[in-house]
Amino acid sequence: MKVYYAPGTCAIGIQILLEEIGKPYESVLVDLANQAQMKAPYLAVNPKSKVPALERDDGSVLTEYQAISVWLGLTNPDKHLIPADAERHARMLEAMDYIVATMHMQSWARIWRPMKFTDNAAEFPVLKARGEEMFVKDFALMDKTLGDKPWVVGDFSLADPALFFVSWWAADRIKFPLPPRVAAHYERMKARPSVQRALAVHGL
Ligand SMILES: N[C@@H](CCC(=O)N[C@@H](CS)C(=O)NCC(=O)O)C(=O)O
Repeated sequence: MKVYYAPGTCAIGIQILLEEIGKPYESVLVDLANQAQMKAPYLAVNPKSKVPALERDDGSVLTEYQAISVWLGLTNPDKHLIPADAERHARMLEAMDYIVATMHMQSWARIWRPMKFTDNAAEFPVLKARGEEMFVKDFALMDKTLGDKPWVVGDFSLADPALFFVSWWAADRIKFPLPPRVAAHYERMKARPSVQRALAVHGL
């Protein structure tokens, strides 16, 4: 299997899961800084011009964090990355959807990629400030979701690497103050060997 990634991106969530699974895989660098995602070789892999993309052993490609992670979880049942009971399974999907669709694509995008929302650079500070305001609400929700549990739904699941990558961006890149339970989750994640190996691939 090959995972297409770029340093510092959400692709780390998939690499963490691959490290948890422990089967051989290759990380293939996509040079986002030089717009490789917009050029023919990568467009043939993922016409959405995004990482992560997972190329399976039969050559087929899966995209989107949630789809890739669910496939990895279902095809490696011995790793127990998907909760067995319906309530926790649904709560895992609920958290992942919020992290990906809202925290990443709405809040973080305003902070880190305001140019995706407007060509007018004068509007960037307003967008960034709005993104940070949204992050306050987002992380408060995640803090409440965690409650007294060590992981998002109790046991470690597909949702934890997702919460990790948004926490990583917030804490590491913009020094956003994570609320206490999210901060503890972030530290717990960094203590996992899978996360340390994935961070090393990202040069960190
Ligand atoms: N919904 C996608 C989002 C993927 C995404 O936005 N990836 C970013 C990196 S974190 C990317 O490839 N950006 C390149 C670009 O927008 O040109 C997922 O969850 O996998």
